[in-house]
Amino acid sequence: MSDDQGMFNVTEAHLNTGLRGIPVGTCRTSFVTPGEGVHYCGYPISELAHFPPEDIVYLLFNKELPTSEQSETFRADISKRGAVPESVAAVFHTLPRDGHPMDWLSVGIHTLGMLDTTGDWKEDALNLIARMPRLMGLLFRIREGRTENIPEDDLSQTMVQRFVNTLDIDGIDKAQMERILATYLVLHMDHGGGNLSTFVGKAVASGHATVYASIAGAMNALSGPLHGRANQSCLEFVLRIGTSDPTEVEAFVRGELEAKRPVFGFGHAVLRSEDPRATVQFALGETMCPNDENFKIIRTLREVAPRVLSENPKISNPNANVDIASGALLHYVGFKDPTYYTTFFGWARVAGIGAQIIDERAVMRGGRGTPIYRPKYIAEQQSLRHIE
Ligand code: CMX
Repeated sequence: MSDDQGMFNVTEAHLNTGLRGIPVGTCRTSFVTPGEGVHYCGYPISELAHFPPEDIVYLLFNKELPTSEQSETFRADISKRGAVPESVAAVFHTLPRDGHPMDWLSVGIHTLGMLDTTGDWKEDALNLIARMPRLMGLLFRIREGRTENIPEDDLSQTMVQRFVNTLDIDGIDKAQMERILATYLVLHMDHGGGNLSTFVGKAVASGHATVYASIAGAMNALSGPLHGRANQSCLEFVLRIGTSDPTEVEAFVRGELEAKRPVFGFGHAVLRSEDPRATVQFALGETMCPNDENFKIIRTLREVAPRVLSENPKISNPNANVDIASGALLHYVGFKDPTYYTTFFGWARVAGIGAQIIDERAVMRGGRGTPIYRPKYIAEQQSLRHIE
């Protein structure tokens, strides 16, 4: 296509619609199709779901999966970068315990940035990714008041192990928790260029704010109930249903629709079939916790909700989305408080947003990078007037 060939005809009807569907740039890390959902650097997510998270970070940054040697070298590099300065914990101690965990996460990322920004886009993005497991662990522990005897951060462990080790929760099956978290991270790392948090992160970075400031901004965007916080709402919804009996679940779903409330965990802006990220998590749940009460509820919902939702022709996709199963699995392995779920989403997304920021800052336009964002707004109800 030539540089000046039309791609999209903008009309007045497109104004004030949140840039919906309007092409604004290119993305080198991922794309989403109606049938197979998100693809990372060309690979459908279903084929990547069980890779170690470190390998997928490598993919997003290098656009190729690592060889086993590259994988080992990359893990060693992440380990070297992982140490979190002590004063981050001191800042967490000053935050309100009832503040939302996403606000804590944003403050934590900002604090890391104030302590050790290098100013190199890639260095800072990789440093932040390497420090997220400990940051997340400290966030959970200090916000919950479990501040005594926090284990040292063993940097030789994988990212997920370091988080689980910092949490150090009694009576859980660590291997199961690690498996669910590793899959969760891989499934949530990236989702194209235009989702709100990614767009916000890249927009902030376009003004040459630091990677830390940009990603803290992205986390603030992710914290909204229409964006990342849907995964918290989704498990709260499942807990409210409280039964896996198909007749009762169907009555519940119909009641929600009559009350004009969303049926959480179903529907999608782009996908037109079940989100493969939901399919992967359902399969994991069938092997790990088929008799768990919440899992039984979502299994019933997966059958009942699409049938009921498809009675409304307006609903373009009545099928399960990524959020339906993640909460039930996180709950099963020991994360009982859904308020924290969006922080897992944020942790994962740091990789995709970080990689996209580097592409926009250092690769796009032949290495010149994308200029500072400046979409056009048209004046409305502002006729010229003067002070009398
Ligand atoms: N429950 C109730 N109503 C729904 C619905 C659902 N699960 N899915 C779609 N609809 C409604 C929409 O609200 C919209 O109604 P209006 O015309 O009155 O505005 C209509 O059906 C058409 O919607 P659509 O074109 O099919 O889908 P949208 O792009 O507008 O919305 C989404 C997509 C995800 C916001 C919507 O399906 C929804 O609210 N789902 C429930 C919440 C949820 O699970 N969110 C997590 C999304 C996960 C992800 O994005 O990956």
